[in-house]
Amino acid sequence: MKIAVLGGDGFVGWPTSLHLSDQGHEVHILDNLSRRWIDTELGVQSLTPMDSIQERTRVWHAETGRRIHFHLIDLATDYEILKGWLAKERPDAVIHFAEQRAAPYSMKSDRHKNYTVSNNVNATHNLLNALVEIELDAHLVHLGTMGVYGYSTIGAAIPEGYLPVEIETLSGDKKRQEILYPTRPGSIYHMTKSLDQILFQFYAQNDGLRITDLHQGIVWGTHTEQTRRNVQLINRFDYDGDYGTVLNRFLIQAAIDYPLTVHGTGGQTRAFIHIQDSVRCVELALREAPRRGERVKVFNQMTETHRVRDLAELVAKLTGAKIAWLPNPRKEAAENDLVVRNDQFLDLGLEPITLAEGLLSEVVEVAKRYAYRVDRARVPAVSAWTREIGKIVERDP
Ligand code: USQ
Repeated sequence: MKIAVLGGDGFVGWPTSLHLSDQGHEVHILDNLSRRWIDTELGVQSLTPMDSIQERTRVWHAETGRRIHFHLIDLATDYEILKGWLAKERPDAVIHFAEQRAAPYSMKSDRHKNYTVSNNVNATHNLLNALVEIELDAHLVHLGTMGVYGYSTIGAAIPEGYLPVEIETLSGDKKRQEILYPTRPGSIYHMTKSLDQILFQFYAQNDGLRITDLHQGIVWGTHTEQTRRNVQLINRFDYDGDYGTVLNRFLIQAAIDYPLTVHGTGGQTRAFIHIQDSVRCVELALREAPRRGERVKVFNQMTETHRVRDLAELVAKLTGAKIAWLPNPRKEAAENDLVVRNDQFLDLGLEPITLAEGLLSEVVEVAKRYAYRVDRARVPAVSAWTREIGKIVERDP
């Protein structure tokens, strides 16, 4: 297949591009390199030294003989260029990772809120609009998030996108219907992914676009089979308080002897997936395109759930790290349970990688190797969800 990977320079986009190229697909990365610009804005860098995207693709070609093509395009602002590229290249599938993906970054200030909304919503809408306009029947696979569901305390299992409901009709009959699972986003970032769902629903129903939405949990790990092949193919690895995600942060903190930063009681339960499974799921979903006229297909892309404090205790036991119990900069339930259905990927043959000690230690080893690149001052999460909370996080870590 000819596949366009939008956002193919990012944490999941890059290893996905390598994985698909390795399987013989013709891969085109479209990216505005915004993550690199945001690193500059925040004054942080990936723990792992990343080469330019051009250099990465050159090394991939030298290593494998396969080409990954790179196109510098901003989906949110370069509508005509995007449309022209799609019209000329007519890919069979489009994978859409090209959104600002950090909840804390999206909550930093009014400017960051505006940026996240206009970037994410315009990127998605421009893409859908262009596909219709040029009559391109490509399968669109979007990286969504588990966070659209919110973290309710009801304790019912979260289905894959749709909730069966029984409604009483005007004549008093009971009718069963499936509706999009009601969203309850916990950040501006998660809110944009909730808005994406409505855009997808409309374009599938109105124009027959074939769309798959992957509701992904928190990704951990760094290497995949392909990024291991050459040090210059290494994946980016965020540790800072905005872009670092919880388990990877704990592993890096353990490696640099920094107390593990648990927010609140650590009773937050979240869904997780290893980066290797993440790229495999995208590949599996690509093969399962919905038919024209079918509703949006939703997969829960996660393999296990864990409570934040259990993860901290696991990492502490493995490495001897200390735990710091910090005031929570976010507005979220202190404790929640979470049960998630992921039958569709299991039925397609996914064999989940779980929190094996070996893989956790591998991340600690990578972090130790590059520990000299860490700025300890950038480890604490300082982006506050409300002004009130902002007052209590002004503290020493
Ligand atoms: N947390 C800590 N300590 C830390 C960092 C986070 O206790 O040092 C807590 C947070 O308060 C939160 C939980 O860990 O309760 C998860 O935080 P996170 O930063 O790992 O994950 P989140 O902000 O939800 O976002 C990440 C990705 C996002 C993706 C999402 C999947 O950045 O792109 O969509 O995970 S999910 O969480 O399932 O919605």
